Amino acid sequence: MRVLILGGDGYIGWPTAMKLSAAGHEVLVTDNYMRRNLMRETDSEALFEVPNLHERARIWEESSGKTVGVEIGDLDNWDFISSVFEEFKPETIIHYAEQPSAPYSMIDRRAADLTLRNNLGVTFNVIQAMNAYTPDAHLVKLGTMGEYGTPNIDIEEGWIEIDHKGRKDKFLFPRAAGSLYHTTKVLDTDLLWFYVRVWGLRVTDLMQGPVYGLATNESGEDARLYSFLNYDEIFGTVLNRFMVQAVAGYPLTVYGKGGQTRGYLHLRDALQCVQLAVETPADPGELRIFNQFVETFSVNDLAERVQASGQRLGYDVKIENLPNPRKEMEEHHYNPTHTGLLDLGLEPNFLDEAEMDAMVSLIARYNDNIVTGRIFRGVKWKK
Ligand code: USQ
Repeated sequence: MRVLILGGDGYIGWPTAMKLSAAGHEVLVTDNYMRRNLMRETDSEALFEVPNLHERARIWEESSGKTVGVEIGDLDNWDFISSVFEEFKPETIIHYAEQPSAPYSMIDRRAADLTLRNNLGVTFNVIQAMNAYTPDAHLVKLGTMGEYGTPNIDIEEGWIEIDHKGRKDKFLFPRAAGSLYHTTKVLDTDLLWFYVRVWGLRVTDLMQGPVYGLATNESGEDARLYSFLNYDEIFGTVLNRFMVQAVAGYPLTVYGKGGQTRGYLHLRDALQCVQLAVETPADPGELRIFNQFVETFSVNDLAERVQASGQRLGYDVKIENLPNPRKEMEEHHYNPTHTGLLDLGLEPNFLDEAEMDAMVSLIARYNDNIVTGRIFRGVKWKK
C-alpha cells in the first residue's frame, strides 16, 4: 500500500514509518519540524539528539534495505499538501501532524493560537486534499483518550446509543476535554464526522492514551533510529518523565493527589494498533473509532512502579506530591471500553517489571544528558 505519514518526524511518526516500511508498504513521510522548533524555543530538548528525517531515512535504508521517502514542508500550506497528494496518490494517510502537547497549548495566548490554528488547519487541509486527489483513500487520524475527559460513567468506544423519550439513536460519545490541545482533537473529530457524512470519506479516529517507551522491533538497539525521548514538562509524557526523574535522583513529580487515571500503552503497541487500522480500513462513509490503550494506571500506580524499578536497579527514588498545575479531577471513575483493536488482533505488551527495568536501564545510559531544570516549570492551566 502507498502510505503517507503526516508528522513523520514525531515520537510516534518515525517509528510508524519504519514499522510500515518493514511490513512492505511504500512509505512517504512529511514534516515541517514544528516539534523540533518548539522544543528548542521552550528549552525542552529531548534526552539525546535525534538525526533529521533525511538522515534517519538513510540510516534506515542502510540497516533494512528499505526506502522511506521524505518531504519537508508545512501541511497548513495548500500548495505543499496538494502537491504531495497529487504526486504520491496515497492509499492510506496517517495524520499525526499536530502540536501534541497539552501543557504547551496552555502556556499563553500565542501557544494556544498556534495549537488551534495548526491542528484544525492541517486536519481541514487533509480532508480537502483527500477529496480533491484521493477520495477513496483511508485516513487514520490520531485523536486522544483525553477527548472524553473523565465522565462519571463508563467511556464507550467512540459512540453511544441513547434511548430518549421512547426513541433511539447513536451519537458520538460526549466529549469534555481537559486542555486546549485535547479540545483541538475533539474539534478534529467533529470536522471529520461532518465530511464523512457529506462526502463519504473513510476515516479511523484513534483515541490514544499516553504512550511510553523507546526501543521498537525496527529500531532494535540502534540508538540512531530511536524516537525523541522527552522528559521535560511540556513534551514528556508522565511515565517517560518519571523514569528519567528516577535516574536523575529527582523526586517523582506526582501532580496533586495522583489519582488521575488514564489508559497507557507502549510505543510498540501504538505501532501495532496503527498497522492494524491501516491494513483493515474503514468503509466509505464510516467514521470508525478505537480507544487505543492496553491498561489503565493512576499517576500514583506509575510512581510506585518506577520507584520499585529504581530500587531494583540501585536508585533511591523519592515521590513528591506537587500542587497540581493542571485543572483536572484527581480522584474519579475511569473504565473505558477498548475491545476494537483487540478484536483486530492487537497483542498487548503489558508494563511488567522486566519492561520497566529495561526502560530505566536504557535511560540510565544517557544520565549525563539530563538537565534537571527542564523537569518542572509549572505551566498553569489557570493563571
Ligand atoms: N502528570 C503528573 N506528573 C507529571 C506529568 C503528568 O502527575 O510530571 C499527570 C497529569 O496531570 C495527567 C497524567 O499524568 O493527569 C497524564 O499526563 P501526561 O502529561 O502524560 O499526558 P497528557 O498531557 O494527557 O498528554 C499525553 C500526550 C498527548 C496525548 C495524551 C493522551 O502528550 O499527546 O493525547 O497523553 S490522554 O492523556 O489519554 O489524553
